[in-house]
Amino acid sequence: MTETARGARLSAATLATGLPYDRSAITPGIVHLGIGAFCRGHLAVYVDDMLRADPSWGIVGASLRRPDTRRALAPQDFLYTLAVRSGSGTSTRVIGSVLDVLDAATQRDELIAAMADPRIRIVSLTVTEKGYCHDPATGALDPQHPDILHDLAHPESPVSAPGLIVRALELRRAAGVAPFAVLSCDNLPENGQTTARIVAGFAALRDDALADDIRRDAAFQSTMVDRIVPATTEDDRKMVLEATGLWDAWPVVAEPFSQWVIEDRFPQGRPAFEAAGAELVADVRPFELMKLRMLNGSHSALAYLGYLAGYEFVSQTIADPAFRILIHDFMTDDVMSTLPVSLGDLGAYRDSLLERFANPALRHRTWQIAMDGSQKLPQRLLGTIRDRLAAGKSVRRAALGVAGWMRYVTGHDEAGRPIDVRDPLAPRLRSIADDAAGNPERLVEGLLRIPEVFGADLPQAAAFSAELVDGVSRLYRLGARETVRLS
Ligand code: CS2
Repeated sequence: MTETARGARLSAATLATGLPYDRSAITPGIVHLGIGAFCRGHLAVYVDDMLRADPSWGIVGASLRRPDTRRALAPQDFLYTLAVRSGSGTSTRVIGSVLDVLDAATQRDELIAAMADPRIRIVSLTVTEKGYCHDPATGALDPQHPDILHDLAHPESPVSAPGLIVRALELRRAAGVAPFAVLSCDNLPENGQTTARIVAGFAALRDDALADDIRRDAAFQSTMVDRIVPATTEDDRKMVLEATGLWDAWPVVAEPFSQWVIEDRFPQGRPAFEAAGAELVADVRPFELMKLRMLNGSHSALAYLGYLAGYEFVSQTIADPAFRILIHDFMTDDVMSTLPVSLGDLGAYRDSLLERFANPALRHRTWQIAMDGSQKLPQRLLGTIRDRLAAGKSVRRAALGVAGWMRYVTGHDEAGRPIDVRDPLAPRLRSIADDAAGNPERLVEGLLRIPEVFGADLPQAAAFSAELVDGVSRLYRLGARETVRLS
């Protein structure tokens, strides 16, 4: 689109309706690592809702991998549009809580200085599963991860999230500034404790005393975050232009639903997140388990099987009655039996998820969710499988989701077209698939022997591998649609 066709661009000068607070009075209180669509559709909205009450919690965002967010948002004073979409329509609003976005690659010193600034009391993260540089099966730091090796060699110019956090905590300690709270907003189990273990593990490789101080003084909260926020597309930009009359280079499109459950341990204070609708609790684990196994587990199963069946979007996949029945039964029979009873009415939660997946206005690509499966499967599907195996129960449906992943990572769809498999382990997955040459037993056996995904126990679980071989064989023989229909 040309500049003239776009019309005026969103910025502080063109923003017609204004924000509910005086933006010039907002000061930074949070540094957010990984300022992608999810954070801008979730955490930044909660913060935006409470800035009027307390202007000391503005957000300085950072992109760890790509400069495009800064490039898109800087010319519009870091303002962006949130478009909330459902079958009944679209509503838009401008979010002003992000004061700046730093590109870590070119502004590393500025980013570290921002994290060390005493006004910053929270460093939050949405760096995706792979951004933690850990072993997904054990949740421990991977000391051989290339970014970790880099940061150990160059501790003053780190590239990884753990490296940045440790460097900033080290500078604060030297300056006598209390540590910030670390708030992981990624879909990892016990994300606060996992982050604490990884950060302290990295610090210990550098300096034992620093690691001890971090373990003693820094707070790492666990959170359960939930909102479906697909990657922004060119069509979304056009839709926002039509709806608002202003060109926005990087709007965010989200579903109406939003949930945030946070462990309430903030030694240096926190924004009144509850005023914006977040739930503050003493123990977030049951909520995390529920969300990871019910929502994300279903999402991953839908992504692999749906992609193989030729569906581009989640809403199309769940509109196929056979897929809806499979996912309904997977949640009801497989997952719900593994969750704490204290969670209450899980049937209602399941039904709300099925409705959210069906949102026809969200174009959430199966390919997007299929990304990084090696990092996602342990907490999404394998925990359910372990619990079911321990209880002597069937793992057939959950194993079909994993079989879908195994078939997907072969890199060819059912028509023989290449699949763009994005995963930190992609080359390894590909070579296992090539060696298996379409033989289900060999494919299952090869992939099960990836300890970072399946640990040491699951390759030994005969009932699980038998279901996998059966699932992969059916996927090859019948295709995904027929396999799901007959399941
Ligand atoms: C999705 C999640 O991309 C994915 O893997 O499963 O991003 C999902 O949309 C969110 O966790 C919903 O809260």
